[in-house]
Amino acid sequence: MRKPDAIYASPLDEIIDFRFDERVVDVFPDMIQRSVPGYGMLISAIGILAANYAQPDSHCYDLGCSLGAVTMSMRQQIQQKNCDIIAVDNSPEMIARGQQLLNLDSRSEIPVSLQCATIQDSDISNASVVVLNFTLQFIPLVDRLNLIEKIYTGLKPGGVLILSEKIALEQDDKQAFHIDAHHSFKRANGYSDLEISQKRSALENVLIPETIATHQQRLKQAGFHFTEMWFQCFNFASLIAIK
Ligand code: GEK
Repeated sequence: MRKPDAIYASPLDEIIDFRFDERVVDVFPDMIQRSVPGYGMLISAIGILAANYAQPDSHCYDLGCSLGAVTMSMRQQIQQKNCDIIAVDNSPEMIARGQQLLNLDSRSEIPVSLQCATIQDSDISNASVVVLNFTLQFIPLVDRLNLIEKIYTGLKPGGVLILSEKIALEQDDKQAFHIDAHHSFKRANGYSDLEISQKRSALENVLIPETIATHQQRLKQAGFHFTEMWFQCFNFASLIAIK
């Protein structure tokens, strides 16, 4: 049974910026499933895409891996010889819990190295698949181009970046439509208006969404010749970029 997320259920005197600490780790699977439309489908589909693009004798990266959902999905699907997975997160609490979960996953032989590190400082090399599943949105805006360029440089020709993000819409009416639909999604999943509004305040300075056009432009600037938005539900989308 997933432990239910009730972090923002009671009125809080002060809303502090959201952090991936022990309390969040404890309820993370429930929180992300009830907050991100299509999360479960995305996790399965990323495993399938990774299996299409993984190359023998290469690394696959799960950057901002949290509890390793993408890592486990890639592990189950990838069949190529001598691939390994490097999963990185800068929350020590996430990495500790992720390691416990990984130790229970005996369905695959693919080696996984879980690293507690900031992805801006992590080495990316000999990569065929790199996944940023709802992670870039937490990286300071000034660091984003450097990170995408580093990923491009570290990818082998034919390698892919899978980038999932909460997105902003250029037009005010579209932005209002998607935010409204997302809040309805959260309400339908049992979150109260108080929880939705307190969580929104906690994320305000921490999760900075950008438009699809901005992401595509940055991917192009970094060198990617092909990008495609392969998933969208409300204001949550996923792009694939091929080197
Ligand atoms: C999933 N991909 O379940 N360096 C490393 N990790 C970071 C950094 C950074 N600079 N900034 C944030 N993180 C996962 C979900 S959650 C998305 C990803 C969400 C980590 C942070 O600690 C957290 O675990 C993760 O990125 C973002 O498919 O909760 O909305």
